[in-house]
Formats: sequence, C-alpha cells, structure tokens
Amino acid sequence: STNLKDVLAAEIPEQIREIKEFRSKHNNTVVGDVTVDKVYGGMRGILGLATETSLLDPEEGIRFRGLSIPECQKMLPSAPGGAEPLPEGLFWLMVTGKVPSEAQVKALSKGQVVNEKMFLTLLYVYGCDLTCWGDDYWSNCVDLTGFVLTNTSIFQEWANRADLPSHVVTMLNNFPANLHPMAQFSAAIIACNSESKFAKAYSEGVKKAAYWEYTYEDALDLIAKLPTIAAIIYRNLYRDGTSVGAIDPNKDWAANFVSMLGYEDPQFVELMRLYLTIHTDHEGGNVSAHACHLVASALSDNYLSYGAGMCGLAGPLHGLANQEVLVFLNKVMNELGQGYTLDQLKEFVWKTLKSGQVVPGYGHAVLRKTDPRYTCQREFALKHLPEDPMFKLVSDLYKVVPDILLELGKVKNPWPNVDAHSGVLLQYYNMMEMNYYTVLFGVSRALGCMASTIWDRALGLPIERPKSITTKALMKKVGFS
Ligand code: CMX
Repeated sequence: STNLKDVLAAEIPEQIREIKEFRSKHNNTVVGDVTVDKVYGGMRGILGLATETSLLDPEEGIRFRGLSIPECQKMLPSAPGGAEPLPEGLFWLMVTGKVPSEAQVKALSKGQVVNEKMFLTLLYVYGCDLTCWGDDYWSNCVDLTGFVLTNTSIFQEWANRADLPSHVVTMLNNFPANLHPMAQFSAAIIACNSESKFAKAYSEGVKKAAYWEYTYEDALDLIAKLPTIAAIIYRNLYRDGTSVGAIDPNKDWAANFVSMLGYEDPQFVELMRLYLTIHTDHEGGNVSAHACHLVASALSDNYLSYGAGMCGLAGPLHGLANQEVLVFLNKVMNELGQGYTLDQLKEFVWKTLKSGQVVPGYGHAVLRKTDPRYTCQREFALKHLPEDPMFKLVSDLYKVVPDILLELGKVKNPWPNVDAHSGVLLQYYNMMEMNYYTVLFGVSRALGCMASTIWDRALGLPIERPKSITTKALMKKVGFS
C-alpha cells in the first residue's frame, strides 16, 4: 500500500506482541546502573527511554532504523533529477522501519486517494476517462484529477494539510520583529492546538487503543503546517511580509518549503532535502526529542508537545548552536580576514576559550567522533562549493579545534557536530539570516519527534515520571555524613 497509515496499522499489533513477550520475560533484568555522578550530570549515560526511530552510536553516529546516513543517501528515494534523499522517505522509514518505494514517498508528499468510492464517484462526475491510464492507474489518477481532489479534501497527505488557522496567521503577523524566530515558531505551533484531532477525540472519550490514529493525523497535519509557519516567519522578518504563495501538490515537501521561503535555485532545494533529512532525529534523549516525548506523555497533543520540544531546541547548547557557529565564523573573518594562518586561527580559538565561551559546533553529549551529519554536509560542500572562503574556514577550523579541545583536557568529544557546518551552506545560497537557522532545524526535527510520538501512543507508553532526590536524602542513601 502507498497509504502510510494502513502500513503502520498492520505493523502495530506485531510490535505490541513482541514487546509484551519481551517484557514478560525480562521486566526485571537490570540494564544499567546509576551513580551519584549521573544524578548530578544531566542523567548522561542513564538508560531510561525506549525510542524506536533511531539509535546513536558514540563512535559511528546516528542510524535511522538501522541505516546510517550514507546508507540513507543511497537507499531512500530522491527527487527526479536529484541526488539527495527526500525527507518524506526518512519519515516513512522511521514510522514503519522499512525503506519506502518511490510511489510510497510520492504519495506522502503529494497525497493519495484514501476513499476509493468517493474518488470514483468524483471521476464520474468530472467525466474522467479511466480506460487510458493503463498500469500506472493510481499515479495518473493523482495527476489528472489533482485539482478536483485537492479541492475536495480526499487527498490526505502533506501538500494538503498545510493550511494554517487564521488566528495563527494573525498571531504571526502581529509578532514584533525583535521576537526571536524560534520563539515565534514555538508559539505558532502551540497555537495550532485549536486544530488537534487527538484533543477533540480525547474530550469525546475515545478509547486508548485508538489514540494513535488521532495522534497520527495530528502528526501529519503538524509536519505539513511547519513549512508554512516557518516561511511566514521568514517573510515577515526578512522579506517585508510578502506572501508565501500556494503549496504546489506536484512538488515535494522540501521543494515547496524552499519556494515558500522565496528561493528558486534547484541546488538549494537539494541542500534542503539533505538538511531536512539529517536533522530529523538523534535518538530519544536529546533536549528537543526528550522534551517532546515528556510533554506528550501527559497526553498533551502533538502541537503542545512539539512546541515544548522547540523551546528546548532554541537553546544555545542545542539547536541554536548553528546560529552561534555563524556568529563565530564571522568574528574570525572580521578579525583575521581571509588571509589568516592556522596559527592565527589557533590563537583565536584559545582566546574564545579563555574568555569562558565554548567553541560552537564542537562537542557532543553522546558522540565521540566527527558527526556523520557534519561529514555529509562537508561532502556536499566539496561537490558544490569547494572554493567558498567560508567553507575553507570551516575546513581549517576542523584542522585546529580538535587538538585544542583535547589539550583543554575536560572536553569529552573534541570533534565537530552537525551545527558546525550547516550555516556555511545556507549562506552560500544567500540565506544570510543566521537568527533563522534553528527554525530550519525545527522543521526537520518534527519528522523524528512525530514518528516517535505516534509510536508512544501506539504502544500506550505511560506518563513519564523519573524519581528525583534531594542532596540530603542522596547523602543519607549512600551513607555520606
Ligand atoms: N567548547 C568548549 N568547551 C566545551 C565544548 C566546546 N565545544 N564542549 C564541551 N566543553 C566543556 C563543557 O562546557 C564542560 O565544561 P565544564 O565542566 O567547565 O562545565 C566540559 O567540556 C565537559 O563537557 P562534555 O561532557 O564534553 O560535554 P556535555 O555533554 O556537557 O555538553 C555540549 C555537550 C554539546 C553541550 C557541549 O559540547 C557544547 O557546549 N558544545 C558547543 C555547543 C554546541 O555545538 N552544541 C550543539 C550540539 C549539537 C546539538 O544538540 O544540536
């Protein structure tokens, strides 16, 4: 089937059965320990969450349902004429655990017929001739009757769920220009709560077994609306409030987003396909994913929980680091100019550290090697912008920063993370507004968080409530006096 919801519905009972059997045998098996250090250390290393969508290996980096980034680049469908994976494909993979076909990915971006009877009636009413369509029946149906269907809400997927409620548009248009784009983004997401199908169904007493179905609908609605929200913010702040235009159901999610932002360059569309794919998910414990999961565990709907996740992404130690990196790179360029030497770079980095600041884009709570999300952006740059001076600076920093952080002694991972590279690529395609970069990250992260939230509901996970302790009680517990 090309209908994601049907494919998912078929997966859920087997997954529930498997976990039930596993837990019946191993619920009391010990899988980790908690030291006093971990209690004070941001719970680093405590195994306490089941997240199905991706797994982070400290040495190798992220794998989405078992696939590394290079494998995703090879195996996930790309757009016609393009080379980078479509984010829709990764969403399908994260939700179902299976690599989608091109038709499945197309159906997700563009929509598909979910009510065959109504569809056939419409074809009849509009006088369409079914006989000439041959083998490619459904995709031709989609092409030929796109107008009819998109105007009758038979299409259910991303291109057709993107409209915003008018109160959200009004709210966005009234935000002052000095409100950070991430604050605008989080607030607008939360305000879409008025549209939640889950909240409505819950208030009408829907059974627990059906929670996931409404959560699924909210998840797809939210993913579809995010580019519209993000593009309105961009246009209001940086393009005099010009219109974002209409969604084109023939374009994929990233291509529509790019054109709503007001860009045309096909290479920039390719970059965004890659960007929106690699920022989706980084297992469950990072601030944005965990905040989303935590809030959703109270049965808050997807808009409330993802809004909470985005408030976390807006922090400088997490998603805001991509903005901080650009500020840092510009400072280097302003102070040293393009003709800097590596020794001058080293001196600049030491000066940053000695003034008590971190080197943005370097380090990670879990990773202990160069982030493969950095590497694939580097490869993109080597292919498309090898001579760009800012790319050269990023490459030169890669030569000097790790040794300096190692010399500092306390940094557990001296290697670059995803945020060290993304800003330079965006600038190359003339997106200069670095305050906005984290919003792009936020559009992408929805794919991972929403796939996880659907599974949280399908598996009926309980409200999250780890135990905390006072220092006095902890001292007593370990016999410290
Ligand atoms: N520059 C300077 N100091 C750094 C550092 C860096 N890039 N990375 C870590 N350190 C310091 C920490 O601040 C900490 O110092 P104190 O003990 O004085 O507080 C010490 O090294 C140990 O930290 P750690 O265990 O190596 O790292 P954490 O797990 O505590 O933090 C992270 C991880 C990402 C917050 C940290 O490496 C950092 O601040 N990096 C720069 C910001 C950044 O790039 N964030 C983006 C991460 C990716 C993402 O989530 O989007």
